Amino acid sequence: TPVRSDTGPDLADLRRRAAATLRRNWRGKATVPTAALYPHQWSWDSAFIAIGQAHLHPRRAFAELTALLDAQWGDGRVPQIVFNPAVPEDAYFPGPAFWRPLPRRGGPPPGVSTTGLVQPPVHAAAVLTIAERHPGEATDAAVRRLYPELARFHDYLFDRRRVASGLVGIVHPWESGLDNSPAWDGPLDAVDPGPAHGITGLRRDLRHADAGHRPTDADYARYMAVVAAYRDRGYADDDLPSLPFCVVDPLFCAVLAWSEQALAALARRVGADPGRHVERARELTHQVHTRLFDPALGCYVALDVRTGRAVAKRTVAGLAPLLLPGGHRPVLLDTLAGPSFAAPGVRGVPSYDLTAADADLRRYWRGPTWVNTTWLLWRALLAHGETEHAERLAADVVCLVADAGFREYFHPVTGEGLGSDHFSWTAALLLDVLA
Ligand code: 9YW
Repeated sequence: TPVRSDTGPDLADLRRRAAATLRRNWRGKATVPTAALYPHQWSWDSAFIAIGQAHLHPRRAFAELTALLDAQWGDGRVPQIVFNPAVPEDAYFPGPAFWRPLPRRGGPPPGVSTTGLVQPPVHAAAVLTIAERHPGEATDAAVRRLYPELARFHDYLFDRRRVASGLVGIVHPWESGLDNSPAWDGPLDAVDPGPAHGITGLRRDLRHADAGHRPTDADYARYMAVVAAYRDRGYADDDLPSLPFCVVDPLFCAVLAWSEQALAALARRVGADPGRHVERARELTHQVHTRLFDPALGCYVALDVRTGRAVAKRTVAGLAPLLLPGGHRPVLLDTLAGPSFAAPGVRGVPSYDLTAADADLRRYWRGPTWVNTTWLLWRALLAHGETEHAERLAADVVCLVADAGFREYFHPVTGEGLGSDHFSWTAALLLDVLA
């Protein structure tokens, strides 16, 4: 049974514990998401971590992002995972060996080992967030260093990942950050998982987390098949729809357009021309609003680029366009406040429609509340002056953590803590909502 606080949580104590979590997961140059389950550096985790770290050690916040961008590929992509060479190959599956060979031309810097995928590009928005709240010379210097690298990352996404009518595509569920989202069931069904690889024996995650709270073996078999196809063509981005998995994700695109606006602001700060950023942000925002909205579901949806069909699933990713100007804001606000995401007693924003027959409130991205997606919607609500609603989400995050600890995700109704403990972005973003 979940424990609920009767008296308000001790905020000073929560802050101290959040700081201790980030200290515990710091590895000298960057922070691991959580020690046992994810012993390397993850891309979008680092952006969220930097936002929280900035309240403690602004220098460490920029070091975190610098460490990530130091692994940027020659073609501009910023990798999903930067492998720590000091961690044994078999500590995480799929480890560095599975991703090789990485391309020499256009690939990672010599001696750097990464995956060949990306994650949602929240980084420029993170840098602008930090710069606005912690101004000063050290910040200016960091922004000058990071801006060109972030701009190259976005150039890669806009130039190489452009698919159907100006939208930006992803080629693996891991690139969405919401690995086993119900939105990927349909597109993954079409993927031939190939011969059984003895996946259960290889998976390290099952040693550290309850199998009922994680993706299934069937998911993993297909994840591996999708990676293998991309790897075997040298991670080349020509003819993306010929890959076994190619979708447009509303969260990825919304975050990219939001971060592209941030990049325009960063360009102005460093005296660069913001023109192409303003233009790209406007164009992608327009495409998202006109191509991805599903009025029947009251939210945005993914597109399967291979079939040209929309994926009719109401997931938290479909609320992310609330980060953008214009669009179908009143409908999204209703959906966010309605029974799919906000029944009485529900805390934070569940990752999937609570009323859906296939919702699974303990399994990873198929129902639980996560702090990072809740934080993104908190930011969106604040930006639109929906202060009361934003404050409710912030209070939910505080409550969840006060009751269950710095967990990876939470049961949205009971508040039970799920996945791993001492989870970095939970700590970092808690510090941010409390700031
Ligand atoms: C995995 C590190 C990552 C997150 C992703 C999340 C999970 C990795 O963990 O993926 O092995 O399943 O889905 O969003 O960045 O925290």
